[in-house]
Amino acid sequence: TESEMIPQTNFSYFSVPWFPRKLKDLDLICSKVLEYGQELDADHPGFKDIEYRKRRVLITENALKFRHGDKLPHVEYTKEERETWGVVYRKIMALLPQHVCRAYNYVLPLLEQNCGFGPDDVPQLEDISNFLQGEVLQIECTGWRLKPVSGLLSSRDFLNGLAFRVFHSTQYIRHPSQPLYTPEPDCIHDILGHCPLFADPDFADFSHEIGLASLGASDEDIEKLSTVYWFTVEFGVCREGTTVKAFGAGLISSFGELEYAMGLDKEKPKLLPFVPEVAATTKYPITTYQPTYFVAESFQDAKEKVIEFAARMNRPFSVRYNPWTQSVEVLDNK
Ligand code: HBI
Ligand code: FE
Repeated sequence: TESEMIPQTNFSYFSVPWFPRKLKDLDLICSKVLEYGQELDADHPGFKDIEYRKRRVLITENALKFRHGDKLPHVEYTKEERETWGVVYRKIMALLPQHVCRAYNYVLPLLEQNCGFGPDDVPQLEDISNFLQGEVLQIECTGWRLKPVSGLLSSRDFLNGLAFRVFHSTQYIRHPSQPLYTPEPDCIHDILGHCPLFADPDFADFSHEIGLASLGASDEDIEKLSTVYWFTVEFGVCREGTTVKAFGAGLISSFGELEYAMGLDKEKPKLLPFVPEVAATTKYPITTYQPTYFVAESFQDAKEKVIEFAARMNRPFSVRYNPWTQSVEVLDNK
């Protein structure tokens, strides 16, 4: 990894991986896509579909050209794409009241009223981002924003974005032959799975803390933070009274696993209390249902636990986010 030296007050030097210091610096990572952006693997449902691949190139080229401050690219979705979206949208809506957390259920109608959520068309990233920025209801939301991305980023780059309250979202959609399946993040997963909770202040702050912890972290700590991210933002469940509900995007956008996670299948998962140190070192499968889920007491509680976890990380400095300048300050005393 690229490194830079950070001078320490005691005149010793630590080699620290490069990290963004301000919003604009995120423009330096958006072109470093690992896979899938335009090339599809042979087992991708759209691999042999020339039209689908051309469409992906068009959409991902817009994402590659995007720079901080630009208007987010508008995509006019085709009838076929809108149908794929609709199939998933209706399925998710049916499961929300029973299985998904209160915060998500509270936000969704606001997104329907204010930024084009609904079964008929894919919402535009620009509208969602403006809503999160608080520009739609004239009330402050959470200040999160979306940035279009052309494919998978490295864990480090992806998590670093969260430190600036930026979520990198895809804009292309899965192949119409399998509306309920995608081997990679697509706009259905990103928009329906992830975006709604960024409007919740506590979830917003929780995600922000994972991002701040990732800035300049060692490769080992990035691995741990990605695993914490996996067991919360992707597959997290939370306690609500005497019940447990889903908040992870991977659960919300995967119906089979959602019902299994809620204990409705014969095979039951193991539920453990969310402790970052434990979650961070738990091995997980990526192609089958999770054997274990971690239960957060609340987003606020999870946030405090992540802050404590970050303070114990092996990093020779700490960081502070300055909301007025939207930049991070590096503090050399931990
Ligand atoms: N890149 N575009 C994108 N979307 C993700 O959800 C994503 C990513 N890179 C890494 C990643 N997720 C996770 O594996 C975590 O490691 C952060
Ligand atoms: Fe995701």
